[in-house]
Amino acid sequence: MIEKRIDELIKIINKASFEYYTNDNPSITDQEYDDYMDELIRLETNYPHLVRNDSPTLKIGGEVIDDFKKVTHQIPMMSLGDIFNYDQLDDFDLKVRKVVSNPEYVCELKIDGLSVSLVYEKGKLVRGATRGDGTIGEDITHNVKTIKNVPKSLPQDIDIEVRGEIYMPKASFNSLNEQRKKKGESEFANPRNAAAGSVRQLDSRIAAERKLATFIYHLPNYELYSLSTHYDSLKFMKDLTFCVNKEIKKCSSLKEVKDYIDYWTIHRNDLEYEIDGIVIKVNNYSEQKKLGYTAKVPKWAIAYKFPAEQVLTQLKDIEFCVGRTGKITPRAILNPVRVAGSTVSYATLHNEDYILSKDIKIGDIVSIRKAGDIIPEVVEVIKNRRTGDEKPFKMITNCPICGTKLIKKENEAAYFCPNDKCDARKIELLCHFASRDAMNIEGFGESVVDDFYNSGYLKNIIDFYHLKNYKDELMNKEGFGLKSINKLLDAIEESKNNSLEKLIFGLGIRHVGSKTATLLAQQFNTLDNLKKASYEDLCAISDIGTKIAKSVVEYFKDEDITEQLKQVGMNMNYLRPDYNLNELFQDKTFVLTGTLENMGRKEAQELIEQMGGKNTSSVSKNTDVVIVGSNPGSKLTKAQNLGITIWNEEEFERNVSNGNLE
Ligand code: 0OW
Repeated sequence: MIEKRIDELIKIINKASFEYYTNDNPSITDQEYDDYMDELIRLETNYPHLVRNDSPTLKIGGEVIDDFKKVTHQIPMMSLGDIFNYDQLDDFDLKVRKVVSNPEYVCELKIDGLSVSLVYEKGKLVRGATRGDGTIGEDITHNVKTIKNVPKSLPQDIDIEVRGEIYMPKASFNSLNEQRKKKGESEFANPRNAAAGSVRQLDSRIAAERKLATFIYHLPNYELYSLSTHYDSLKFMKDLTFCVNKEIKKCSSLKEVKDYIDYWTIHRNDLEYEIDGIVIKVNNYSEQKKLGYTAKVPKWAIAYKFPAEQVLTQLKDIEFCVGRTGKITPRAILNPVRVAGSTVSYATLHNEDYILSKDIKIGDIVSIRKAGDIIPEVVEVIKNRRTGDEKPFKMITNCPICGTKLIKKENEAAYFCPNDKCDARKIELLCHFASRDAMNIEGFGESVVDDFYNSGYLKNIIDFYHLKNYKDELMNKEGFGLKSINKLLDAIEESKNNSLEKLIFGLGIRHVGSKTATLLAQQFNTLDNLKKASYEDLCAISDIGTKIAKSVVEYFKDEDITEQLKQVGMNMNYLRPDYNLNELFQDKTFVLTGTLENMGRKEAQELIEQMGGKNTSSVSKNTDVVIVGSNPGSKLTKAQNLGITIWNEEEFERNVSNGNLE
């Protein structure tokens, strides 16, 4: 009978967990464990009244999901601008002081983990999500529940979202890598990768064992709790039993900030967790609002990154990579060496000029620098270590993949493979199309794309959407099975729902990066409109220069892939996330003219600033919006002549209230 079977399963699973985690020699295979767990979850789902409160499905999170749901952050999860020295810190402070007279800063250790959003309803944890691309992240609630210092419920029944960093303490990282080494598994390069790998586990029993932790450092919706400074929010969240880092400090001068940075530059190795810098934030919220945001980062915060560590190793050889645009990048093959928390075997040599200017020879002892997760770089040759056996560098003249003679564009340092049929270029383009900031098709890294390309299933972008017709063949490919192929095909289907900017970026139009792609999507709203846009239409958009305009027009002249993509059901529209409403104001310039009925000029100007806009007194081609009250002056005429957006008072108030929806 059911109850007896549930007891039996719990006994089997508990015994297996004990053996798996404590004695590290499981008596059953992972697959058997999964099958028992699946059966128990099925029984508990069908007979919820029979769920025991000590069931393994609850204790260790127990939830085994088969894929990650996407979640949209109502308020985007911003990244941080980086600075690397005190001159840049002075610049940051100057820019802040242009808007705010005497800012108080809050200094925080920059935890080297991955960002997480935690949502609570009536004081209960209901969702944990990764940052993703800032707007769309992944639901990792099942794993977040297993993190010991994430409260499952709060001392107050409130609705709240908090944000912070999930990290793996150094001790947990070292013991995890030891375990993996013993089992012959690959080791994680650093605690950040280990933390990211852990929260992306589909089976939370694995995440539970990774001893992850969090520090909470941001309250997105502070207005709801009538808090006026960031430091008050940190205290508020601490009182809600969130784990707030105890080293956070208020600094009333830049000197105090520098002293804080100096101290932790020296003492960071004493910490039980890795940090890669210091975060400096303006403390007062109304001052933060005045400073506003750029498209990706706040202007009221900055990340000071510790200087990159440099190490020496030998340059064994130089190989050449062919990018999706055909660009040839020389890459140094190194004697593997640990630097900045990971093992480095390759480093970029940028281009031929760089190699010649540094007089780099094969066999040289070189110094390597790795700043954050930027690609490692060869900094210089240690000339006094030369033995005379070093071989001079010689630039290749033909593409290493297709053999075509390389070309060099005038006043460009790089060489290019001009053959747009070159396998390497086509593989790179397919990898780019599937990459996270483009179409974000999970599972299509370089090796899978390479494999599918060379076996003929994936020759160009449209082939992604025909792969499902070869499901049976793919399932039987070496290294694949039903589950993994289904995952890939589901990810491809899911990518059809992306907003237009991801498709534009994924197409790999020369000079069109993700920011430009977003701008084009916002301006044209549909791909058809973009295709129809003339060179002049494109140049008329601020931040779109002639180079990009020419490249876009040329791209659509001879490509037909978008028609085929439309036929397979690809979304071709810009899906304006609702936080964009706030973009009606952010970084926009406003002029007021005439008398407003419902508020004074000063109040209106303050409102504009609170929404992230700027006020100016005269109308020019840089004016974005003219707000018109009764008895407007010549400014209205000038705005009409310049084709500038005009709002009357009612439109202004409506846009302000919409902007507050965030
Ligand atoms: N890693 C950190 C950290 C921090 C956010 C909130 C608004 C903009 C940035 O310790 N202490 N404070 C913030 O503040 N962000 C941090 O990490 C950021 C998040 C995304 C990229 C960085 O990891």
